[in-house]
Amino acid sequence: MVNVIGLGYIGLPTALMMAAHGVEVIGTDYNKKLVDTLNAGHTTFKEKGLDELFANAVKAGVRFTTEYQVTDTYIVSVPTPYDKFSKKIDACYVVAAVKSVMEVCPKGATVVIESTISPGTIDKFVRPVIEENGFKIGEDIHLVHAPERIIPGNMVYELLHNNRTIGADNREIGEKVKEYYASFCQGEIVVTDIKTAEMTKVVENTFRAVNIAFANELAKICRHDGMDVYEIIKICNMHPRVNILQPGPGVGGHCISVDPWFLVGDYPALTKVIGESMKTNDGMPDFVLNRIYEIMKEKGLKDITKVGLYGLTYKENVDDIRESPTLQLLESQERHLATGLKVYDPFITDDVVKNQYHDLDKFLNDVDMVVVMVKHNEIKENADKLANKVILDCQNVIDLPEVYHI
Ligand code: SAJ
Repeated sequence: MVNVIGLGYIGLPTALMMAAHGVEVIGTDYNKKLVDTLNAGHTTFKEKGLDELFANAVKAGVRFTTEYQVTDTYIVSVPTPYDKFSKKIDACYVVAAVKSVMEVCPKGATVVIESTISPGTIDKFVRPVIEENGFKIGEDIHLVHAPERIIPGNMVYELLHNNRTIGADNREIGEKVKEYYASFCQGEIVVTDIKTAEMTKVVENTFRAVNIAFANELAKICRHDGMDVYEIIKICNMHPRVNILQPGPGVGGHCISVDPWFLVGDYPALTKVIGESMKTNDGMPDFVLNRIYEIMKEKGLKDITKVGLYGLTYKENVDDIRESPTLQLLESQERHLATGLKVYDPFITDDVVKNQYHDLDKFLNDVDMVVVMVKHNEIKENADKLANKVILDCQNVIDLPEVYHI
């Protein structure tokens, strides 16, 4: 039996996937409300195919509880935030989960850390805690790191099809854990050592962060000198060895905007390109705010309360607002002692920011200028409704005669 610890964006789909493919799974989360919601038959976030997967897993017998279970395999999937000042990983949730596992686990249990961790985290934080508690690693407890690779918005498909990495101290244990993941994963599963697995995960997200920063820097150069960045990227990408990503209003989510900082925090003297890339991406919401003021001036618009931000989530067609560029932009606005921007997102039904709307038509009715922060399908399908507005399209998705870009 597998006890999945932490039923968030990664732990829940992983638990459901295993259960739906014949593994006996119990999911544990300390958040009682979340566990109650799952036990009442509801998923806790929106994701394509998740409800169907949930129904299959429930049929197959998955259970949810706040208690840690006595079993031979644990998959720890709890958040790993970073310290905003040192930029280093904060492994406190991982360590707390491992401590709780030790209170119940039988001798010889395997603890799989699925949470994203920087290279050396298991050596620095997890091994000492286990040893301090009198457990012998490799005998009483086996350690494994199995980072996930799924993208919000296409999680269910990617869980089934992406290749995976498993890092273990001991090949045999690595192969045993591989069997659990192979119950559902049709991709290739590579077994390696723990530190390599830790590093690959962070490097994958850093690769993307640096490439996005490059696109953002190109956007700034093009803005400065009146060139069309989208046309330029489109043409460059016709070269067989060039693949530039897209500029945007910033980078959000809990991976690409966070993980590369772990490397900068741990190796400050060795991460010049990565550090500058992260600063470039983090500077984009401010860049957009300046663009808003520039365009308002050009169009003779004086009232910031007549400007609306379309989109609050960190990217399109998901309901996740963590580290979102829109939130960063609103914070930046407040730091400049200004407020008043209106906001709307079809995926966010709760009130999470000031001046938030829950209806597209009402939102559009109250603004003269629309800033497209997120390319949800809704706005692409309703682009004609923007026809008489001043438009700043940060995602290059609105095909109307007069549109401003970043
Ligand atoms: N973005 C751009 N320009 C682009 C692509 C993305 O500005 O060309 C922005 C998005 O709008 C968003 C942010 O970057 O704000 C991140 O979005 P994303 O879709 O690139 O990635 P995430 O954070 O949703 O998921 C990433 C994925 N990692 C990689 O593609 C290398 C996913 O596979 C990982 O599992 C996930 O991080 C994670 O959990 O680590």
